[in-house]
Amino acid sequence: MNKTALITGITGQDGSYLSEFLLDKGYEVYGLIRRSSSPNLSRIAHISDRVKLLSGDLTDQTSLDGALRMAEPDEIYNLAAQSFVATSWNQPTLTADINGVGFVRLLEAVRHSGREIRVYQASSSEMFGMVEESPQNEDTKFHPRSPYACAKAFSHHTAVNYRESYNMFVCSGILFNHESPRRGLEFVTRKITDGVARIYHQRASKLMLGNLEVKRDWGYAGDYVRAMWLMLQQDKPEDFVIATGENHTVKEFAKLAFEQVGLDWKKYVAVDPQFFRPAEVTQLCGDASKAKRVLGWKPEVGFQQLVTMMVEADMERVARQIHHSSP
Ligand code: NAP
Ligand code: G4F
Repeated sequence: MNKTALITGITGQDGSYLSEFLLDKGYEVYGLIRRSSSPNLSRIAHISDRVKLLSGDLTDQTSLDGALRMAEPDEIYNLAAQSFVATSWNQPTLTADINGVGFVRLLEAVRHSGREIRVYQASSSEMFGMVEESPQNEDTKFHPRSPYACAKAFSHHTAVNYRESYNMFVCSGILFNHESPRRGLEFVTRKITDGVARIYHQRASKLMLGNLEVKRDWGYAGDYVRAMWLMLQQDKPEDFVIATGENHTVKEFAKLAFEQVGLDWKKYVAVDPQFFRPAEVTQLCGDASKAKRVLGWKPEVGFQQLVTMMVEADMERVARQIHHSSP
């Protein structure tokens, strides 16, 4: 019999790729969406007739209990979050409520449902923060550097605690940065590729960024959702680091992205202190050897391919917008 999955955060980058992946595997897919005054389904528009949407919010226990009753899922993927690190300093309690306590609400809904449900928690490499060693693996100590990372560390420990307290099947995927043409425009990779396309098409003249020297381990979101599913197919619940094992500076990303369209990044990129963070995570690089060994997972898309894919998608999108707006 086909399995049923419930995805929180289905309207986000990862939610859209995971939905496609699970539909291809024959799953019945339910997604939790929060109320919005305007439509917010663009990332899942192409599969809207194949997923079932339920109204709910991680800050509201009743809606989570109801969603579980409606969907009766075999697996839950908790991808919903206030996911932008910079915003977490301005909205620390909301971030803690959604990313931290929200996961407790979801686990309580699972616990009281009386059903055997496997749960995936979207943990983050941000938990490593001011890194103690490089590359980081499942045993590396956490040193969170933002309200976002503190909330994610809380929910990571909660996943472990519910496993140990109630013998529940809960996996925490410690994912390093993963990007795609569906990445939100506020994140640095997409901000750069969107900026490249707008500058190339003469819709902008400058791209203002923050710290250009920080390093991230950037992979492709389509590869990373496969790892989420693999974690829930194992005999026992465990935690896994998912990463490429390579890191690059923001400057390198920008240089490659501008080169892709024949432009010199130095002529267009300027630094604006407003994009610096109160506490920075200067470098992240993951060691995914456990995932490779136990899950048989490895990334398929490399750094250069990722940059090319994102620049090409934004170039096409901006060209289309110009075409549609011309008289
Ligand atoms: P995203 O594009 O920002 O998507 C976040 C999703 O969460 C959206 O669907 C959003 O709904 C939903 N959401 C926000 N607040 C909610 C609430 N109170 N109740 C219910 N839904 C809510 O994020 P993503 O990049 O796909 O990331 C998915 C998850 O992985 C997040 O938990 C993120 O923190 C974590 N993560 C991401 C990365 C990465 O590099 N992408 C790495 C490590 C961990 P709306 O559309 O209504 O806003
Ligand atoms: O793209 P970012 O905003 O992503 P960040 O903070 O690494 O967080 C992302 O990855 C985490 C996994 O490690 C996820 F958990 C989280 O949900 C999110 O998906 O920033 C990357 C780096 C930062 O060091 C930032 O200071 O780029 C630097 N940066 C430099 N200029 C900038 C900018 N970031 C943004 N957003 N905008 C800039 O102009």
